[in-house]
Amino acid sequence: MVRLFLLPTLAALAATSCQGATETKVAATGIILEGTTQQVFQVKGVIKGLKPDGKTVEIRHEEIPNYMPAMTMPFEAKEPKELMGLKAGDAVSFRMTVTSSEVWIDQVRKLAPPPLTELPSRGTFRFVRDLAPLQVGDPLPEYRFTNELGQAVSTRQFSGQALAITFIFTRCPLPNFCPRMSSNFAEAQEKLGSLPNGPTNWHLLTISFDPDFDTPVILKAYSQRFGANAQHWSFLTGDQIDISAISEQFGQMFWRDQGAINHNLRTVVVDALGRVQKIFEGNKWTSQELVAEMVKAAAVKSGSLQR
Ligand SMILES: [Cu+2]
Repeated sequence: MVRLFLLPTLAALAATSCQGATETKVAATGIILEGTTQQVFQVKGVIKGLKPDGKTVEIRHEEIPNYMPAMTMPFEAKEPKELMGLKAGDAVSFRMTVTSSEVWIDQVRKLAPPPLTELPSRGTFRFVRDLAPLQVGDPLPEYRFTNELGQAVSTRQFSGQALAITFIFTRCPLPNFCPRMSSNFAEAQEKLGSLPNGPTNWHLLTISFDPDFDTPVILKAYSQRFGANAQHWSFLTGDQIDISAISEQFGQMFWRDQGAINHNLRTVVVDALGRVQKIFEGNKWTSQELVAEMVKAAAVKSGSLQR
């Protein structure tokens, strides 16, 4: 009986895939709805956790061909009731809808449990330097990277400037994750550049945590996509151990799980004296909030206190 229902469903999915593949190179399993920029994907995964907001669920999902590698990431359900009765460890299928600025899931259905051999996934341990987390007020240590022009960059060279640092990887396809960090920085660049009597001593740093792929050439192309002005906004790659270290000091986590990159989000403001002033978590902060922090950070003067 069950099989009778399942087979047509699989046939329908297969038909969807073919249709998607002929219509767009972007998403073999996605459908571009006519007249919109929405893409819709059918995805399967395993729930890793549910957030207290009742809407956010962390799912380790399978690869979405030509769109996103397998990874663990938070999804927002369109309606909280979609997540009712679900718990960590449940295998689910769901529909993911991606627009130019948002992503959400619905039609979340519990599947039969996956075979035990598939679980648990590898742990999230990584070996990095033993470093203390950085708190507000702490001096930013010196780190050396390479920018999108292939030039050596040290965090020390931004002494006297307000510095904003965020972490991305250029292949991240989800509009509200890395691309949002970059579009927020683009907005902040625009706003800081056009403030009446605004500061000129400020710089934005976007650090890739996928240095194997994100070479200077890739970062340069990415910077152009976001209209970055190299005078005020640099894109950095470097040795994995340095990238891991600075990330970890701010609670920015990323790790590879079966080839996929998983990550959270951190954006940091360092004042003109090189001290951590603000750590934004997640993606809810606005470019306006960042600009306000940067103006404050740029105004900090060495004369105003004892070093
Ligand atoms: Cu991302």
